[in-house]
Amino acid sequence: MDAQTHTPAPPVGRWANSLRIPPIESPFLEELLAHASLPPGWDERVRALHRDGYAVLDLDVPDFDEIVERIDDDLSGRYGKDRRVAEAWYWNQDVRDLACLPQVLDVLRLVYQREPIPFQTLNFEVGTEQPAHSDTIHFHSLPRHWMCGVWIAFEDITPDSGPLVAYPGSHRLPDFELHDLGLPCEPENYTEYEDFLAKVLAAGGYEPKHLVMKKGQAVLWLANLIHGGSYRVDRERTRKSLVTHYYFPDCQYFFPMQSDLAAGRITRREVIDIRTGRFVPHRYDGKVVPLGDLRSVCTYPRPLPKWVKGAP
Ligand SMILES: O=C(O)CCC(=O)C(=O)O
Repeated sequence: MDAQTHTPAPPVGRWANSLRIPPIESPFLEELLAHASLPPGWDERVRALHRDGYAVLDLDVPDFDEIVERIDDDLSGRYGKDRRVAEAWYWNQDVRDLACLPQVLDVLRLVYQREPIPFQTLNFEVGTEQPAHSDTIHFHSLPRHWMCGVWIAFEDITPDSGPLVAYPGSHRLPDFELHDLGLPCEPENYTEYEDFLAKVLAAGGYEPKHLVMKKGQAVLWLANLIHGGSYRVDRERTRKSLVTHYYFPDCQYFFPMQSDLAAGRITRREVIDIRTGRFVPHRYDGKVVPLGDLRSVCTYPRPLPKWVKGAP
């Protein structure tokens, strides 16, 4: 670089906090940690989450057995052919409470430094055997990566029940979209995306980590961590669990599988904060961005619960 025109970079500390990259993914994590006063032991846990892209949490919910029993009773007749129930928070207060657990929200606040927005839940009855994927193909944000998942084990997970599988470090791969594969951005091309990701993982030598968790433990994963459900060796065994996906404020939220940003096509997502029951506005640089015509928006299933406010 020409010494005459070189402008020295500002000291990182002056702008690291204003980056639009989640602090947990910041290239300046060490500097952020040096200025943060985290509870004892948390520096190491934050570093591990930054490095691996996921972390197991002990939730210590005192009445967890009773909560799970009540959820079981409610959902037992509702699991469909795919053995899952989407958005049980619409009617089930226990699911809603678990999506909004203060101990989870505290961790998310700490590592994202923004208020978490629980916006989607899925209850699983058995292992999903879902091929490896990144949630950035389903739920993405602008700026990028203001999204994460928290998956809670409702029973002791056994190795033969198809445990969740994570690929440590894979969150640092690029955010692959259908366009990167030379495919039209349409959901029918999703299986090609799955095939592609399997090849990416093999080529990069990423090792699967099977998360054989205890009842009441949770795993938090960052937006682009590649994960899925492993093979169910014992076809009779359940693997009951709940995953909640979280966004953070001051973003635009969209459905990448049906968006092609370079072509000016964005399929926005409706976002409801499960905690408040309010719709969350999309924002760019602090300004509200209208959702536009709802026919081209990825919406929640209707009818919405009566207590949800501000439907567009
Ligand atoms: O529970 C599983 O097996 C997979 C869950 C998952 O991939 C997700 O919620 O994004």
